[in-house]
Amino acid sequence: MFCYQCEQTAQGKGCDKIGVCSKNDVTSNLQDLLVYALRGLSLVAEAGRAKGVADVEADRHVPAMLFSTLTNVNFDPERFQAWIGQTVKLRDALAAKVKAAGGTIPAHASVTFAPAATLDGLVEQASKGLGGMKDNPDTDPDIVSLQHMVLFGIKGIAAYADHARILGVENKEIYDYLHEAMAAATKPGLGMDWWFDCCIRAGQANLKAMEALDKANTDAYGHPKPTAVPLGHVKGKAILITGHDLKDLEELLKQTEGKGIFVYTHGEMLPAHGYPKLKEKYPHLYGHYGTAWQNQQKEFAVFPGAILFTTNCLMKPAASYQDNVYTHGLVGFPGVKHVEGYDFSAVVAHALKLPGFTEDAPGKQVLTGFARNAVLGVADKVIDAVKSGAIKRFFLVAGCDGAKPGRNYYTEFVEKLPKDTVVLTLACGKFRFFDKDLGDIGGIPRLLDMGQCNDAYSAIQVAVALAGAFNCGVNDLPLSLVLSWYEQKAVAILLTLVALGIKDVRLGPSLPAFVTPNVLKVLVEKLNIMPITTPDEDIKAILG
Ligand code: FSO
Ligand code: SF4
Repeated sequence: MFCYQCEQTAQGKGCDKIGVCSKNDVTSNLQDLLVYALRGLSLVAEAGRAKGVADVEADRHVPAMLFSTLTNVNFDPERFQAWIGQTVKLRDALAAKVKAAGGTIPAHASVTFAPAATLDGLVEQASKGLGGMKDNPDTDPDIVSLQHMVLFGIKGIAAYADHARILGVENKEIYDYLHEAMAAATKPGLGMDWWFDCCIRAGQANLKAMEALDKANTDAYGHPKPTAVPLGHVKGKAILITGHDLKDLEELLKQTEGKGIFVYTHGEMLPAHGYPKLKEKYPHLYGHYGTAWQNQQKEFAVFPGAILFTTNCLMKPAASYQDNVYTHGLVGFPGVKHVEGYDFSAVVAHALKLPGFTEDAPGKQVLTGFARNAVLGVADKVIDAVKSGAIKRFFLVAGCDGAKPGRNYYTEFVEKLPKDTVVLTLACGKFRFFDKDLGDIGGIPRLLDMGQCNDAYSAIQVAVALAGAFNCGVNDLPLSLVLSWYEQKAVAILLTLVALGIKDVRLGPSLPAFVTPNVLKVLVEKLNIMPITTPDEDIKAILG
């Protein structure tokens, strides 16, 4: 195996024996082989596009499958075996339609690749050089670096596009880009400029994917409103839901209504409390439990109810609580129960058998729900506060959390900011400081949780609106971006910022292993992207 797609990759270079995330050699090779099969499908889809032949199933399949290979989504070899077979079937059915329309199927081995019948056979095929970049026609390290930036970026785009599709919002332009970018890695000699441009187009496609998901979430559940969320619990049976998929939460809430079960959010599900058609409609959506994904083994072990995983950020469940865990959708782990479709009755029955919480302990509260509509609703107040000097600067301190000790930077950074600054945050990195009481400036809270990682779309909309109000560019606003990355959705968001020409982004806790010095040099020259240093030094540098 070789994998260096996430920030915790071994020695900052690559996992080549077992993943730091616990992904083993078999799963890693099968994921590579799935990506290889998808490249074949995308090559055929591209040929179809040239002849006006489209296949909605193939379009949807590519992002869903790419999502399954994201960090911490699926560790189950048998699921990958099935998906490789499904990919090849879809490819062949589409190829027949393309040929019937007079199209030409490109001559690449991924287009005729026949998967072995057994799991061992597939692993053998993968380890012999199919998939990953093992069969890459380009060997120049800088081109390989850009190709990986594209591949990991499109995995992030794929996640957002798949979430939006689940709620009925799709954008054909995203599917077309994914096919083109997936197929491109089979074509030698495209060159540095082409791949740089492909990175920019990945950023643009990700903006469209986040826009689609924003529309999907707000059409289905209303615009988030500022909402107080208890971090404690109430007496009663309990289910914990983690991940990003709001539709899964809605279905779970429907199926637990009137059953004496309280539903708690975990991790990136926290912002769900801000959506009126979830929180207001289902009062048994009670509070938020625990912190970021990397603490789950400690926190889940003492949760007295059933636990449902909807998307990524799954860690190998410890034996003490594995029986309480259910996975759904693309998530999977060998030996962990998987829910098919939207029938959560097994999860509900399991929660009713477990003790639940035996007493009320509502605890502290945090605020969420400051997405674009809520913030822009008080734009006049915000603009006045900036003009009067009451707010000196905004900081977007956002991104993923992770296990590295260096991530304390983000806690300290927020704590040390002067009182006349406002912190916007989103994604799971906020768990480093989400329960801090930073006070307010003239009624505007100093800590505004805009939502999940995909709600970077909200942050971009707010920045664009403020730039309009101040008649300046986004780079001229009193706004600094201090980001943390962990997995591939963060790569997609970074590419969006690059595509939008956002400058002076600070990135940590370490730079991606797949970025070569030459590629970094270009990013630094064009956009002054820089690594974080220490909170004191960075605050001093920003505030002068
Ligand atoms: Fe965090 Fe995990 Fe949302 Fe990522 S929960 S690390 S960027 O998957 O997706 O923010
Ligand atoms: Fe290693 Fe990250 Fe890949 Fe897991 S996802 S194998 S931790 S680089």
